[in-house]
Parts: sequence; C-alpha cells; structure tokens
Amino acid sequence: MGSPMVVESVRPRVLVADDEPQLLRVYARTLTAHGYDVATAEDGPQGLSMLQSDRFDVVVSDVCMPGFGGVELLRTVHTHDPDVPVVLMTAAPTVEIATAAIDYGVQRFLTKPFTSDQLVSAVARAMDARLAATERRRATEGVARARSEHDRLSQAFDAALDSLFLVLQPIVHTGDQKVFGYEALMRTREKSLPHPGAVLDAAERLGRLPALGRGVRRAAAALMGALPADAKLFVNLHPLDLADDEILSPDAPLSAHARRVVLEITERAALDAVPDGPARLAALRALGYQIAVDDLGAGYAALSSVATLEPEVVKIDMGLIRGIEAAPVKQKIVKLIVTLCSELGVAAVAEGVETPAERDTLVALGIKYFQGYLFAKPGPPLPEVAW
Ligand code: G
Ligand code: MN
Repeated sequence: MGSPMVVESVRPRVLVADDEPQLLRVYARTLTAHGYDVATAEDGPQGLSMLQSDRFDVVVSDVCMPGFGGVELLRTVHTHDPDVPVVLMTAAPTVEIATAAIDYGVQRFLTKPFTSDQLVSAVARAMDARLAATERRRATEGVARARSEHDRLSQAFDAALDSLFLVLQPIVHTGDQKVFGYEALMRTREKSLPHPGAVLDAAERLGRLPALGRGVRRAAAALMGALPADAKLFVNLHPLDLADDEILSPDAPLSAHARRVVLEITERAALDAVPDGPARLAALRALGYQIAVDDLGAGYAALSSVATLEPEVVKIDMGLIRGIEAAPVKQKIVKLIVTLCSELGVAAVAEGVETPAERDTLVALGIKYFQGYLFAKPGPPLPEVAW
C-alpha cells in the first residue's frame, strides 16, 4: 500500500510489541522498509515503559503476551497520549477481547497470520487517523486560544470604555494670545491599553469602533460646559466614525454643541472606505461641525485629503515641526502649507511645538496657531498656557 506520510519531516515512529522474537523481527523489517522508525518490545511491561519514556505515532501490539498483553497496553497508552492509534494483532479474536478493545478505542485488528501488505496497510491507516486526530486537536486548541485572547481583549476594552476620560490641550493664537480652542485627547485607566493607539487598535480588532467613538463624543459633550464660551473643542474622529449614523443624529449628545466643535480627521484608513463619505461630511457640516485635517505631513494624510475634506482647519504633523529651525526642507514644506491654507482661508495649526526655536521659525513662516508642550501639556482642569 501507499508509503507513510511524514510528520514534520521526521519518520513516523511505530512501537511493535510481540512475544515471538522472529515475528517481531519480520514486522520491524517490513515497517522499516516502508519508511517507519520502528522500536520493538517483547512483552507488555517493556512496551509500557517505552511508551512512558518515548513518543510514538502508532502502536502495534500482540494481544496475548506474558506479563500483560495488548489490551492492558491499550488501556494505559491512551492516558499518556489520547491520539495514538493502536493496532491489535491476535490469532483468535474473542468477544471479550473485541469488547475491551472497543471500550479503549482500538484502531483495528490484524488477524494472525497476516501478510506484510496487510500490516503496512493497517499501520498506514492508523497513521492517517493519527494525523487527523492531531489536526483536530490543534484546530480545537487554536480556536480556544483565539477565543480566550478575544475575551481578554474584549474585557480590557470594556474597562477602557468604562474609565474613558478626556484631557485638554490648548491651541493658541499667537497674534492675540487667545486660546483658539482645546484638543480633547482620549485617556483611560485600563493599564493593559496604556495609550490611545492601543485602545483604537483594540476597538478595530474587536469591531467596536462605533462604541469607542460614541464614548469619546459623549465625554466631549460633557466637557463643553467647562470651556470658555468662545473656545472651540477639537475632537478626534476615526474615519469610520463617519459611517456611524449616531454622529449624524440631532439627538446625539455632541450634536447640541456642534457649532463649537471641530472634528479632526486623519486619513489613517482612507475616507473612501466610508460609503457616501462626502454626503455624510456635508451632513456633519449641516449640523454645524467644522472639519480639521489632522497630522498633515505624516505619511498617510497626503495633501489630497485637503481637497477631499475641504477643511476649516489643517493641523501640521509634529514630524514636520520637530527641529524645523535647522531643517530647510521642512521649512519649505510648512511654507507651502501656510500659503495653500491662506489662499483657501483655512487655519493652519502647528502641532507638537516643544521649543522656542521651533516656535520662532514657525512664526517667521507665517503660522498663527500653535499647539504643543511649549505652550501647555494636556491636562485637567483647563491647562494654563505659557506664552
Ligand atoms: O494625532 P494627534 O495629533 O491627535 O495626536 C496628538 C498627540 O500628540 C497627543 O497624544 C498629545 O499628547 C501629543 N502631543 C501634544 N503636544 C505634544 C508635543 O509638544 N510634543 C510631543 N512629543 N507630543 C505632543
Ligand atoms: Mn488630533
């Protein structure tokens, strides 16, 4: 019959137990010639100790042997390895043997005398069963593992949602030194999701972005009363939040404050992924929201998002800001953005400004709106601004 399958590139291991040495030698030679790695035992106890110290893919055992025979071996082998198939050889199959064998899960019987083809065929089929059982076990374990990981992440995400709060970072206008608005930044007390990126990742993997977006917008609405009346609140939006009908509902908590809210959108997942993106954007504007392109210059958010979103505000990514006083190319790019924005009547905000040298260079390039640690770190209550 067919040649044996190979498990993970090693030869399948077969244990053969029989108390007749000549027969044992014939079986071993036959199976070795068919590619098996064969070990032999001359009685039950020897076979058992080999099973305890080694791992086999198939066991072939005589039923009647001194000490104890194949049926006892069968009973113990499955306590070590439930997947190992056992082929029993017997000259005279009795009802007792057959019943015991079925109780303990025998793979098949070989009635002595049998041909070497019959032996090889029985072992090959046992091997197939072995592989199938292993496959099934792995699949079951894989599913269980994935399920428990999913459960753990889901619990962490619930805890993050329950403990979600927003900190505020001012966006300042250099000309009149007024606070133009505050960006609301998501924080949670869930330690296993230590930053907003981790919470967003979890939401994406769990398919729960809408819950997160709603949580953020509800928290943002609750903050409005604490803000100075002329300050805007900048709220980060995942592009897929646009696909959530809640955001367009006039009854949603944030809708009542829409005229004071700027929604920041990063083109992280392309906006094209949202069905009727442009119509939904228009609906947001009809509610009173303004739109900002977030992280402009950070790889993904290409200038084309300015064309797609027609924003009221553009936020220049801190990658372009960092060390700009000594980076002529960054200066040219920022200058280009400033020119573009002034022609379009869009407010350009420099994000992540950390040093006076960065600020002064940006002022010279025509930037009027600033956000960054130099001015204020995010925090509750309303952070004081250093000018
Ligand atoms: O992607 P977005 O622009 O929304 O992210 C703003 C993030 O940048 C927040 O996590 C905020 O804490 C951080 N941030 C704000 N100001 C500064 C800054 O001056 N320097 C640095 N390194 N990070 C900042
Ligand atoms: Mn932002």
